[in-house]
Amino acid sequence: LAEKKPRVVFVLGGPGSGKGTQCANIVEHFHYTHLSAGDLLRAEIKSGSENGTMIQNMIKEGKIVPSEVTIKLLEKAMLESGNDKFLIDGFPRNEENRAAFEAVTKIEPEFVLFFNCPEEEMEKRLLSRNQGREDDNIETIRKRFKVFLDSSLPVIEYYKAKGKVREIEAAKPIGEVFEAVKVVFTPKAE
Ligand code: UP5
Ligand code: MG
Repeated sequence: LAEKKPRVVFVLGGPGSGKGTQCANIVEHFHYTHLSAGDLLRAEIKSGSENGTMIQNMIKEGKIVPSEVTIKLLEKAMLESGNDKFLIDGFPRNEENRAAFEAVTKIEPEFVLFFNCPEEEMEKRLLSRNQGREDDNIETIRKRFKVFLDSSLPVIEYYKAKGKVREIEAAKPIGEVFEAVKVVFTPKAE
């Protein structure tokens, strides 16, 4: 994988900040392959893999699945895609995820797209999503918010210090958010 030198953008933001929604828009306009770590983990549960029960329990508690499990799924999906440009959505979620991904893949992200959204807005969106996600109930949502603040925000701070964060105000209508996203992905004329 490292020899192929893939280009990676990490797409981060709290639960319900709109990562998946905006990634779908980015794919249409900018030809990236979208890899949602959460979607890959949910597919792994459905496939009946030996890790399935462990993953399911962790997602129900809003906890972060061990890095090696998530990184294996991401690497496999990257290789199978045949593409060399990826949006990695919802990963890395803690410092350990970040360091392990870098050590295993030798890939540094080009930049980090960060959807900044107030909790009240995210909570409202998650409670009305109605897609049968086992973590879209108020108890689990509160746990997800806490894990985001305690473990995931420090990753964003790490990349901020490296000048790699592109922050988007996410509490706006989907189309307006995408207008701001487009600016980040459109190459600037010299
Ligand atoms: N919506 C979106 N944008 C909107 C807008 N601008 N205005 C109004 N509504 C908007 O959007 C959520 C909902 O809001 C949708 O109904 C959408 O239509 C609407 P979505 O685009 O799905 O937001 P997203 O940020 O993708 O929310 P998601 O719930 O997927 O975020 P999470 O980060 O919580 O979920 P994820 O799937 O990444 O992870 C789930 C769990 O998996 C984690 O809690 C963890 O337990 C586990 N996990 C790991 O352990 N490791 C990983 O690396 C990844 C996940
Ligand atoms: Mg998502």
